[in-house]
Amino acid sequence: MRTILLLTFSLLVFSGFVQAKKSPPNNAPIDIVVNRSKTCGCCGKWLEHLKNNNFNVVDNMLDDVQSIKTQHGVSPEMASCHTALVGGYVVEGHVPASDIKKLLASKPKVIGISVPGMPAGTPGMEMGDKQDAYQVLSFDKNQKTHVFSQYEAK
Ligand SMILES: [Cu+2]
Repeated sequence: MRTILLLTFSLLVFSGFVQAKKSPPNNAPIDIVVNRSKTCGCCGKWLEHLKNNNFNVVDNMLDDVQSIKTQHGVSPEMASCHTALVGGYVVEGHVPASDIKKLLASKPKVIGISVPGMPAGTPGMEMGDKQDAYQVLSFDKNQKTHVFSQYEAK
């Protein structure tokens, strides 16, 4: 009798464990703070792109975005228009939402990722059907960069 009780108990614990393992998919919106200047129209479009991809955006309009870049280790080579902060990372410029999710899932040892400049066809920089080839670069505190992902010209 004791054995049966023990077995039942372990089964219950085990099934509880299995259920915990397949806990609900994490669909909670991702908090992100976007620092940008008031006059930046393409930044506003990028914010819309984030909102459409389950980000909870704090739109932080500043007169001086450059000091935020300096403070967070964004070099002039990595710089673009807006500077976003998410999950301990810096996201600079028109980075696709899918790359931000990839960054948060893979947690590389970098400061953040950037699409330097403002290539046409990136999210928020749509220009009809035109898309420049562009790369999303990761950058670290030693100014080392790596290709994080890349997109073909269209
Ligand atoms: Cu821009």
